[in-house]
Amino acid sequence: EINKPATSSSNGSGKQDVAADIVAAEKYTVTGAPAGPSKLYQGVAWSVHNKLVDAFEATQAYWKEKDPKHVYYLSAEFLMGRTLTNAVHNMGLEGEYAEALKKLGSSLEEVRSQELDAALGNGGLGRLAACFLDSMATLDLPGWGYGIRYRYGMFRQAVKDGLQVELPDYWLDNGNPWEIRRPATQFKVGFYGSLQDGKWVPGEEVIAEAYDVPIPGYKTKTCSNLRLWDALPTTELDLQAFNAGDYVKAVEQKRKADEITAVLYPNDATEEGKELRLKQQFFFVSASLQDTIARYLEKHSDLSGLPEKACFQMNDTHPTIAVAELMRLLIDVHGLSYDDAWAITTKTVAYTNHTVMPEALEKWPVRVLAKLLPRHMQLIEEINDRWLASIKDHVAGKVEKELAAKAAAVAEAKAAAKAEAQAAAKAEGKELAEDEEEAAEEKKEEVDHVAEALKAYSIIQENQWNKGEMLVNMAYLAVVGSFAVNGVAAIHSEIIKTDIFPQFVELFPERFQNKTNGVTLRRWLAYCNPELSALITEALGTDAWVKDASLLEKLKPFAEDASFRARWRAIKQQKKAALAAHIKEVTGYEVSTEPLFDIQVKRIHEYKRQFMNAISLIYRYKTIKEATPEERAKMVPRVCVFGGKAASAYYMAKKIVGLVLSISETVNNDPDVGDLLKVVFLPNYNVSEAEIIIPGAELSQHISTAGTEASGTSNMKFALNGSFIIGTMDGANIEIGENTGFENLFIFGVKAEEINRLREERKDFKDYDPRWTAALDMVKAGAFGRPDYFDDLVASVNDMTRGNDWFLLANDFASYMDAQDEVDKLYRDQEEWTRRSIIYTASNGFFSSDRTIDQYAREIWSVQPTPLP
Ligand code: 26V
Repeated sequence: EINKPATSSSNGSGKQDVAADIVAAEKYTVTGAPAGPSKLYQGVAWSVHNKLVDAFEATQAYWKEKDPKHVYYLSAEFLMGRTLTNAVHNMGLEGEYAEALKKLGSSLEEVRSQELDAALGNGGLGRLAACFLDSMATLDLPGWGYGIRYRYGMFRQAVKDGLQVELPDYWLDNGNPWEIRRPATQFKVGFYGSLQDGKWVPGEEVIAEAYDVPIPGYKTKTCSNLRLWDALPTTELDLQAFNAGDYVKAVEQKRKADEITAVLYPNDATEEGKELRLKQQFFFVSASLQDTIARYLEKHSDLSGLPEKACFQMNDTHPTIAVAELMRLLIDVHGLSYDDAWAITTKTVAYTNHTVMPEALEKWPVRVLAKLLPRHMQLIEEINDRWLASIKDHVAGKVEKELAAKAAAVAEAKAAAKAEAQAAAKAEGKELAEDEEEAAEEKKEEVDHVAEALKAYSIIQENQWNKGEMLVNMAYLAVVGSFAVNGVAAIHSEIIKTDIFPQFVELFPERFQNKTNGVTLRRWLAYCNPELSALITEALGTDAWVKDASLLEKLKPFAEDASFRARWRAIKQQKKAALAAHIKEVTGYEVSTEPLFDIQVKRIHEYKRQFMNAISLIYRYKTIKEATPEERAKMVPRVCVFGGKAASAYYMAKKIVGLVLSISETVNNDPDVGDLLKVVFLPNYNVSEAEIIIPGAELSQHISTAGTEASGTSNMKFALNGSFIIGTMDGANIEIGENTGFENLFIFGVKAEEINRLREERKDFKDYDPRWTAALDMVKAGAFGRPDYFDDLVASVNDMTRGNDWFLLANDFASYMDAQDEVDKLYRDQEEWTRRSIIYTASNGFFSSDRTIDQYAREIWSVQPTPLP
């Protein structure tokens, strides 16, 4: 099954000759590639590929034999980034490959940059999935990722005329040495059609074909798997149509299949219920479940044992159709009863929520679902009916209690109803007879309070913006169908209990859990910052911290050692210099490495408040312009970096990018400002960019409106690389504060509990900080060009009749500016700054994804480490 290029695996002495191996593998590169780093990269990658495949086969064969319970991480996104460095280091091959490449006149550093990122994800959610795979393999946990092999990943962001433009991501153009095509592993996936005698007869079918991406663990023989599905037509060519001369129809099936896996959906401002997206979701879920069941049946005959062998973790609601598809497979294909199928499903499926933003919670129109997946819609209706029936008594009891409590109010309502009826009768010139009066009272009471209350629990609900349209609430389906539901940071897990699913918490509180996110220390410290890693290893006398992050704690005493601090600072300077060189290379701007490097990189969104950061920089610029030479001499110079993609249809986000670029242009070309301030927008922020940016950061910004950012994961990466955090009491910032000591973070802004009240009050908000007004006035006056273009953006935060400042930028601005002043103050004391920077790294081992995954394995999945002997 394996497309394994022949390589010279031995030089005769029994010891592998890696250089010869690379040269042999180079032959398998894309035809026509000229000699040089690109071709060499291909050779190295294929050579490493072969070693990966050996580890992969050994692991999978062992797990097959042992048959331990597996977790299957179902995710529409895996944001893997580059593989070469990670694979070489995880497998402990860096010595061999460094030596071989030296012989060939190159280096790992040189060839690694030739690799294109696998960007099959939007942002945090997809990158989390990638970190989880690394940790699962490292902890020897039997488990696979399951997803989609998009031919175009996240769009490439470029800047043209001061604005973002989107370009396609041709990530597969040079071939992909990290995947193994499995033509023997294919499943049919149906769509559309109708129900005939209760059986689903699809109107369209495609074939899902597997591609395996080996996932090597760190310092272990375990090599796990990410299985991505590609879609193929059931027949390549309709010969009948072809012979009849209808060429378009002849290839139609192929075109339809191609469409399914063509492109990753960007998470736009709103979910629009796009049919193709649902098709993608069902496509990968169906293939993954069929695949898992088929493998289970190779060893077992009775599907009732499935929950002891498999757990499906749904990464957000994107794979939630799994609940209905598992039911269908068990009932329609494998002949189980509804009750047996439901018992299996609800012991096998678990759900992670990643956002509380209402626009991002998926709701599919019943109309769309019923058309694309008629049998699933029928099953969802049945699931919902049975579910509502099962809780009716509970809800009735609750309603009764509430009604009793509200007795007075009810009596009042009755009296009002009576008065209304009387008035109406009077208007018609009649008196109300006594029995009619009673009937009027009764009618008010008859409003079926229980049915009304049940609506809050219903998986199928009316669209509140479009009456008459019915929607399937995918999060509710996920909660009802799962045995565990978790949020991704402590505060977020509380908010989902109080604000998103309170009615479900009341019924089964034990189902709700927290699993605070984490990041892999391999990619996000050891490999992206080898200099700092070497220093840590030297100090601790071991590199065991790479696998046991709790050891980082032992760095704390070194913070008190002046000579250690000097070395720490020197490394930060080195990483700043590397970032400065990168800035020069991609933007042309020359920045000094002396200033404070202040960074905000993440997807552009109003709730993340890049706009507030930008406004603060305008004010900083204004202050510099107005300062005397003496005042200037006291200022802390800054290099302020932004990076992040705006979803192509997200109007405000694109304007925010435009504003940052305009500020950058004005400030950086103002000779009066010099090194006191540079503003940089780094285009095309992605995993590989992050690996350069994060080690060079001294301050990083995580400034979302409290209660909106579920967790954040870059905050953890920055903290581990010794960068300070300026941020709100939101997401994982809070837990980072608890671990690091809040005195070491620059925390500002209102708390999540205050947000609702402030949103109510914001209409009357007139108490603007003068700095805020002054900076916004500059934008309005065209100080950065294009005042008309920024009009709607400014109005969104400054005109209570238009945007209403939903994310409370104006409200938090003063405390944000105060926190920034604190940053400047501390930065002047480089010894103290460095001491605390070390404390950051030492304190945040908790945020290793190894810890997160260990908790999932124990507290949700019940999956045991199964290392090869
Ligand atoms: C958010 C939004 C916001 C409103 C507009 C439409 C829209 C569409 C998608 C999303 C993101 C959905 C899920 C997601 O990516 N969540 C992120 O998950 C990370 C990993 O758990 C977490 O660290 C981030 O805080 C969270 O935003």
